[in-house]
Amino acid sequence: MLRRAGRRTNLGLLLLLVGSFATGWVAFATAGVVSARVASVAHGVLGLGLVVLTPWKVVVARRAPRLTPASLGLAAVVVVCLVAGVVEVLAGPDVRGGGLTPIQVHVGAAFVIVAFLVEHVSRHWRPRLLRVSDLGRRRLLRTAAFGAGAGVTFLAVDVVGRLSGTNAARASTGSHPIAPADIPATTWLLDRVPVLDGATHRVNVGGTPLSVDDLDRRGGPVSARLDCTTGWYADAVWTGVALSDLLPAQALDVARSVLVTSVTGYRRRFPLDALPRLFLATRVEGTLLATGTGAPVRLVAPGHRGFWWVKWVASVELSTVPAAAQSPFPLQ
Ligand code: HEM
Ligand code: HEM
Ligand SMILES: Nc1nc2c(c(=O)[nH]1)N[C@H]1C(S)=C(S)[C@@H](COP(=O)(O)O)O[C@H]1N2
Ligand SMILES: [Mo]
Repeated sequence: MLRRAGRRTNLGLLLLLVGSFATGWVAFATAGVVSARVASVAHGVLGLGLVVLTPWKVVVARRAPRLTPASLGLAAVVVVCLVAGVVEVLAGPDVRGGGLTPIQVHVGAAFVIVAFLVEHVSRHWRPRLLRVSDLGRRRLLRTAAFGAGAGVTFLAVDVVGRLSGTNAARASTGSHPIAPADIPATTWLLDRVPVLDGATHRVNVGGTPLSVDDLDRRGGPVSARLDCTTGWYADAVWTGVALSDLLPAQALDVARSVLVTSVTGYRRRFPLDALPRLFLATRVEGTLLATGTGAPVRLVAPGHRGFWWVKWVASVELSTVPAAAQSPFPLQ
């Protein structure tokens, strides 16, 4: 069977790599119970499909006139990416390598894969990589057998996780649980941690400066899950006020989105129908926020992944720009 190794092996690798890269970002973006599960299963099956194709690819590589350092480098980063992905699933963000979480290594490796792959595919490009005959019944059956192999590999990793007990309480996004008291100070990419004075800080809400005391007094309990893409989540009770209770109703008529901006410049834009479920929070589990986790005021956005929970809020502004007109992920 390995003698068949060749064009379809390479085509399969290409589709799996493109598919894993794309579904990884979907897994990062979603918070819904079903959508997150679908994304992480699809991502895991596509990614582990690479492992199933390895024996055939080894045949392709051994048949080549010579092995090049760039292609061996590609193989090495693919291994790093896969190992980091599986470590994330089995062990979670507490395992560090060189100060980095498994997901940081994983996504970093994925970017390097893209660069190496562009080089590899352009060097080895053959015409007619995909052929109509690939859609014939026997070929599709063989593809289905590969799919089953990838599915079994995915389940094997899942079962190992469950048996070793590390996976029991994972969220549908795949994140591992932590206690509210252990929520780490997390930045998306390169944001700084500002030290603000809660006594003098004002949050500009629709043009009105609000004191932290005022917000704290008006705050009520909000149960929400903070789920960070680095692979942890915490269920906690925050103290916050809904944005819909702070913004003047008549101003909503002309607006199309609400822009929440941090003193650092980090910002996220939300559609107006999210307003009743967005909160300016001053406390977690009854305790005032710590500097690293957004003091004195942060956004609590139940149902949104952690990167939407803008910390150190400076302003909340209504805007006529639609919420879709922003980068899907922060750039800071
Ligand atoms: C996991 C990703 C991949 C790895 C690690 C990998 C690695 C390799 C290696 C080590 C070789 C031996 C030749 C050399 O060193 O350049 C090779 C050959 C080859 N690769 Fe890949 N490859 C990957 C994906 C792909 C993809 C996606 C394509 C095309 C769409 C492709 C097309 C080819 C072709 C056509 C050859 C044969 C070259 C010959 O026999 O002269 N590879 N690959
Ligand atoms: C070509 C690139 C990629 C490959 C081959 C790959 C492969 C994998 C594999 C094999 C796993 C373990 C799956 C499991 O056992 O359930 C994994 C997990 C994961 N990957 Fe990727 N991945 C890639 C790119 C990305 C990117 C770009 C992102 C995000 C932007 C990402 C996010 C994740 C996350 C969040 C997990 C953990 C999922 C969970 O806990 O269920 N991956 N990846
Ligand atoms: N201003 C600002 N807000 C931010 C971030 C950031 O880097 N800058 N990181 C976000 C990310 S990625 C997450 S997961 C949460 C983390 O909150 P924590 O620091 O309380 O864990 O804050 C979000 N809010
Ligand atoms: Mo995050």
